[in-house]
Amino acid sequence: MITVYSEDHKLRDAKTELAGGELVAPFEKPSRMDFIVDQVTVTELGEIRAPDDFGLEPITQLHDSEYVEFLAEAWGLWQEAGYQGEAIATCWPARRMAQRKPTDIDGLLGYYCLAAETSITAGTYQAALASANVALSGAELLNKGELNAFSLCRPPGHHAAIDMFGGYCFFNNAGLAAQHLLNQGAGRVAIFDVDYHHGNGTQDIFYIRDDVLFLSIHAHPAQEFPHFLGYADENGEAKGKGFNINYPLYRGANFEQWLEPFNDALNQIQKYSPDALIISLGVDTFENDPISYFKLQSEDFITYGNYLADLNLPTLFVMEGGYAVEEIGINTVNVLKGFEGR
Ligand code: OKP
Ligand code: ZN
Repeated sequence: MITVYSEDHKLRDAKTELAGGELVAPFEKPSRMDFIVDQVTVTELGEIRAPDDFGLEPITQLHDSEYVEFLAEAWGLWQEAGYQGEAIATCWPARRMAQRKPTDIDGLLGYYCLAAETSITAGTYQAALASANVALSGAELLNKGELNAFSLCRPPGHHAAIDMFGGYCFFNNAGLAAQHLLNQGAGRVAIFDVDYHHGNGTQDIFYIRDDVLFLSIHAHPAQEFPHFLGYADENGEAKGKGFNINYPLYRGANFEQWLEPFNDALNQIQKYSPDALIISLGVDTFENDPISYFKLQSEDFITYGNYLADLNLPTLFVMEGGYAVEEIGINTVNVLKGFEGR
């Protein structure tokens, strides 16, 4: 399996994450990639190659163009305001307030942000662009006839909505990959999100569409981030009715409990009969993940990777979360090894 990877992810190197009322060192940090690249190498998964540059067009096809402009300008505006720290949203258009776009940076941050843990920093926009290109390049490999590929994206993408960043995400990498496959002739694409957190951004982008089936197994929003989306009764709207499937599980779920919705999801994907499958691959379902509460063990990732291969579909793995850095490489590559039947 070919891995697509860009060193430009290192430009995303925030010093602060707002967590537990403190500014802490971010969980989503550059060294995550070192452990994954290392395992891709020692297991001889396959070639690692750099992405191509797809420009802004695929990004503005899914994201609001003023949102993309905001991300490009945010750090500059923050600095012009004379602030010393990293750019963090502190005020939102909450219930019964005007949903109008302000002009000052503090207002803009609240307007385009869905969660304050994620600060914007000097290289964030550039890293997010590189991550998008990694996803798009992986999709292009499938277009060119590869049966599978691994887009080693960082920053992750599945929380990034049409016009909102947060949850460590800026552009929706998996969504961009899906749209690229559709643009190049696929009729239907399924995105299966196995990250511990609900892929609210991916759901948002495809909620009224029937050409992308979105399925997500995640911690119940009543207990977990992103808190305000991911309930089982969110099934899609208009043409998209029936093409959004959420499987919320309560905190503490073990592999056996996780496999129940997983198997249902495989059946739903089979029924949909897509031309390609995209896996939003978060390994924060791991028992020792520092911010998550499912109980998958390292060998479980091999097992479910193997089950995914049973679908017999062109498959693109897109990296999302996973914060137990010492084990992130093993757990991630275990899925890919299991998929390859080794
Ligand atoms: C991104 B991805 C923990 C708060 C968690 C943000 C989580 C973002 C997860 N105390 N806040 O889905 O792995
Ligand atoms: Zn996650």
